[in-house]
Amino acid sequence: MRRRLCTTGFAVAVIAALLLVAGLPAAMANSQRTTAATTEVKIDNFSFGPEALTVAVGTTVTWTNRDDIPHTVVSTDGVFKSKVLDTDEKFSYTFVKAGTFPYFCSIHPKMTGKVVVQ
Ligand SMILES: [Cu+2]
Repeated sequence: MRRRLCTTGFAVAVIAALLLVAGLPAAMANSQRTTAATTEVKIDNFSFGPEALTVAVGTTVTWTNRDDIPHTVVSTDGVFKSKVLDTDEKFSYTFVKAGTFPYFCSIHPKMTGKVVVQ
């Protein structure tokens, strides 16, 4: 019984150490960039909020439709394209290249936003 506890404790320590090592590069990468805390864009009342979002390369941005009408998230340059999002549905895209990525809602083209990736 005592031995089993010991083994469990060791396993927990190893897992904790692995998690720490795995988390270090990400933490270091974050400290080197001015990463926006916001990676969520809410779609509500026929607008994207925030309308302009600046993120670091590698960031995943998630759009959530909080409106009671369907919307889409479509890149102006064809980089990404969501399906029609009903209320509370989400769309995510990971930005792997730096640049400015304007987008709009294909159902209501006056709805526009952009993601600036640095
Ligand atoms: Cu729309």
